[in-house]
Amino acid sequence: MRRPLVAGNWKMNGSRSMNQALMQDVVAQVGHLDSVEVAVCPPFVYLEQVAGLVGPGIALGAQDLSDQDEGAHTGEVSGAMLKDLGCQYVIVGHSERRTLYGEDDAFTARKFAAARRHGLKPILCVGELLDERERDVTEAVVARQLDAVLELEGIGAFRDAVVAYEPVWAIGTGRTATPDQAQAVHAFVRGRLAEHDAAVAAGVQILYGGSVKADNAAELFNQADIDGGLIGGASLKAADFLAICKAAS
Ligand code: G2H
Repeated sequence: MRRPLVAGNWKMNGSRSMNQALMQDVVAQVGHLDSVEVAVCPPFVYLEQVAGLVGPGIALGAQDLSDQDEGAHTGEVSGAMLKDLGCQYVIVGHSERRTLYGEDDAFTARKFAAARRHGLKPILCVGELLDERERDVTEAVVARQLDAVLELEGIGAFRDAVVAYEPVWAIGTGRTATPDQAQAVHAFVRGRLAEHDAAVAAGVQILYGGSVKADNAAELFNQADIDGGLIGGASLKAADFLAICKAAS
């Protein structure tokens, strides 16, 4: 049985006072949900603050990390630093990193490897652009993104990793993939992993991300291969985030 995971990706949002207020409400209510794992991923600079606010029931994650371990890499943040601050998870290959900052499959795979070297659980994001969906190459794109990691790290790495399917055309746009569209890609991802190892594929949590809201979460999470969500905008409002966590429980 896969335990659902709901992870809030705050992106470049927050302030010390906003984080304090948000976490106070989230902690008060999420503490009662045993059947769902909850994580929050604030910006790097607030990780230490939020680490002090999460309490025992909520995991801490980062939104990115360096592919390098230490040294002369100005502006980078290593996996060891994230671990040192109490992170359990790190998002790798989010579409905003891929499309806005030119991070390709090979670079993303190296970040995935760096996360594992430091005992962090990577949340590997995959997903197609609108143009790719319209050209009917969604599966080819997702396969290519997965294969880059499989080639570098092998299927065993997915015992301690999470995959998030995020169709880029659904991110922050208010457009959500229908439950059927999402389920089809989730099943494809699990099938691709199962070609390497069926047991690992059966155990890996595959999250859906892209305009998940309180009112569409339950329908998405009810799909057989959707094991929770990676939540952007709706993770910044405690009531919405809580409703989404409850929908997964
Ligand atoms: C997708 C998602 C979180 P949003 O990027 O990773 O964001 O829920 O705002 O579409």
